[in-house]
Amino acid sequence: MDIPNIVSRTHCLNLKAAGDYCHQEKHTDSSAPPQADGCINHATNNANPGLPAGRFIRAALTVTVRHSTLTCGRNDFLVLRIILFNPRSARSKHRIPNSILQVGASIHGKYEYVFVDGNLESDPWPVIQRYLDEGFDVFGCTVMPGPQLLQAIPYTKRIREFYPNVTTIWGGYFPSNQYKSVINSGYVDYVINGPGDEAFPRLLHALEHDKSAIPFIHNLIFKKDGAVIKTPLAPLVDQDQLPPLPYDYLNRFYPLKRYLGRTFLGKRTTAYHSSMGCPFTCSFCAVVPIYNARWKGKSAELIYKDIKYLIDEHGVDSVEFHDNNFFVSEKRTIAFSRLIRDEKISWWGEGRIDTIDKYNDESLSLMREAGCRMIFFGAETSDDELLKKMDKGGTQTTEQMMRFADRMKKVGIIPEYSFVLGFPAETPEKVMEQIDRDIAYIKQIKAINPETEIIIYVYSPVPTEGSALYEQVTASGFKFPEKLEDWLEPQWQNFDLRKNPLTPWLTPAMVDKILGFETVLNARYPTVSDFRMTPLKRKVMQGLSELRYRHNLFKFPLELKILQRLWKYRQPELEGFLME
Ligand code: B12
Ligand code: SF4
Repeated sequence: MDIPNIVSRTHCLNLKAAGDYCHQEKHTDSSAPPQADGCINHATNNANPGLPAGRFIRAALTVTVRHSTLTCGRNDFLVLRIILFNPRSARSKHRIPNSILQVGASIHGKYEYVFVDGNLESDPWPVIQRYLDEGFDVFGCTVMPGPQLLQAIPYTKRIREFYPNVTTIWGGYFPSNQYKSVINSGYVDYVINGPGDEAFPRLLHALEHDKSAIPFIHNLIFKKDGAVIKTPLAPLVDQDQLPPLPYDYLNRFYPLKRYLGRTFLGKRTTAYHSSMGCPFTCSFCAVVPIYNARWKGKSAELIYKDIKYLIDEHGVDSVEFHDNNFFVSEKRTIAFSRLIRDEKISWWGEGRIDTIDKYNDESLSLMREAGCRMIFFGAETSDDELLKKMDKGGTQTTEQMMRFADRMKKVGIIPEYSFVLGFPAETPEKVMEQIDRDIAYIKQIKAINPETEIIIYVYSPVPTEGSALYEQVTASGFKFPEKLEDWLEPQWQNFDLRKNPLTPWLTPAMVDKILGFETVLNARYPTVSDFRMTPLKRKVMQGLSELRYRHNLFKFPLELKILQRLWKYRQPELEGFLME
């Protein structure tokens, strides 16, 4: 693995004395002898004579350079050093942080950077603080809605307070969609809106060399003279031309094996992301405003190459594909299935019912043979009119969803259907009627294919601006928080998890019914992904919930809740599939 090549810093090599190297700020201890974890001023680089010791030291990741604004004899320049932070997203058994991994790829070999994974640090703040004290000057943070905000917000705020010269950059779905509250917070300088593969290195380059170029960088949101500036979105890049993912480099910070655990798919499951965007425009989906119906995928060959590396070097035997829509191209799916078939791995991905229903039977059989165990689908609702309103692409129908569950049963791939209950309607009675219809429909699906996994969300209004649904939602009084810190309030955290949202038209009785049904359903049909559920535990849960399920008795299912808590039943939609 190459050590990142920090070109600009080699410039100062011509200077002879340490004191010449940095005379803008006083070195912490200029009399100290060269140290293995030392300062570029005082150590020599044994690995690469002729290069500053920092390069060697950085490889050991114990850089203790005090300042990064260097003034050398000829000209002043900044050498940016970057912290890439993945805030904690789950309590245990964590996925490889693909967002910061891919962002790291975009600057690998160009800038010095470090990974900090909040999932694998019991307390990431001291780690970040150490880097900041060592002179790192850019804090890049990836943010999803929900639990990640619990670290992202206070840490970034603290950085602004105690390290005011550090540039703070957020990327990911949360800041791209909620950019107003993020940028107006005063402590996030830039938001990368959508893919960061080109925008991020360009921004760093501009910060370093020419700030006036910043407004010309695509996919960027920032504040200038009090106004929020949103630059245009760049076309999606050819995913095969992206730089390779720096797995080995990440491995130095956090051994990859810590990300590979037992799931229902296999003993060493990894997560992989093979495409950006989605070609559809569902009106509730957070992907749409960012990607505008665009999708680009890596080729089957490249996916295979990466997975093969993980199999050979890290013993991976199963993969969760975290793409928004892995199955857009039948040709790509089939080519990948052919390549991976002999590796005998199991895999899971997210797709659309109407897309995969167009695949022919041979394709589906080949996918199964190649290890495709389960596919996640947005089934959404039992109402065809609502499906149309959601702009699901126009071809998904409730009749098709039933038929498709049966088709999947025959081919042996488990369909995972996600439903959103509690859509807005003209009257509260109509909202409740729709909830009842959805419950009845889900039970019908279960009768056709009992293996179908059901995921239930309570409606959280994240519709695309300008859509009919958006108008309806805002007209009914819904408003996102204006202050970034408000997202830390328990009600907004729950909103993000789509479990008890602040949806104005949903009465407590409606939310209770949805959540009660979910508890009973999870007990009657415990998810296959929670492999800790032994056959005995499953039997007990099923027995206890049978009556409630059959007679729609969803009120106060306390006995089931207690059991689920006792046995730590893991809902895959909240923290991902169980991993040990
Ligand atoms: C893996 C994942 C999870 C994992 C978290 C894994 C982890 N990181 O530790 C788990 C399962 C825990 C999870 C949970 C949730 N998730 Co989630 N998750 C994803 C998923 C499937 C993949 C994320 C990923 O790795 N992407 C791969 C990278 C390469 O893509 P990327 O993140 O977009 O990164 C690019 C750019 O965004 C940008 N970028 C991103 N970060 C940064 C940072 C910097 C500094 C820069 C410069 C650029 C940059 O550059 C990157 C490269 O181009 C996404 C969907 C998706 N396909 O992205 C949903 C997604 C992000 N999750 C989502 C949601 C809503 C949640 C939940 C809040 C709710 C839920 N029930 O699903 C929960 C709870 C959150 C929690 N517990 O923290 C939504 C967000 C929607 C929104 N409204 O904003 C998404 C988009 C799924 C969806 N379509 O609804 N999630
Ligand atoms: S198909 Fe899925 S990812 Fe694509 S727009 Fe619809 S909900 Fe979003």
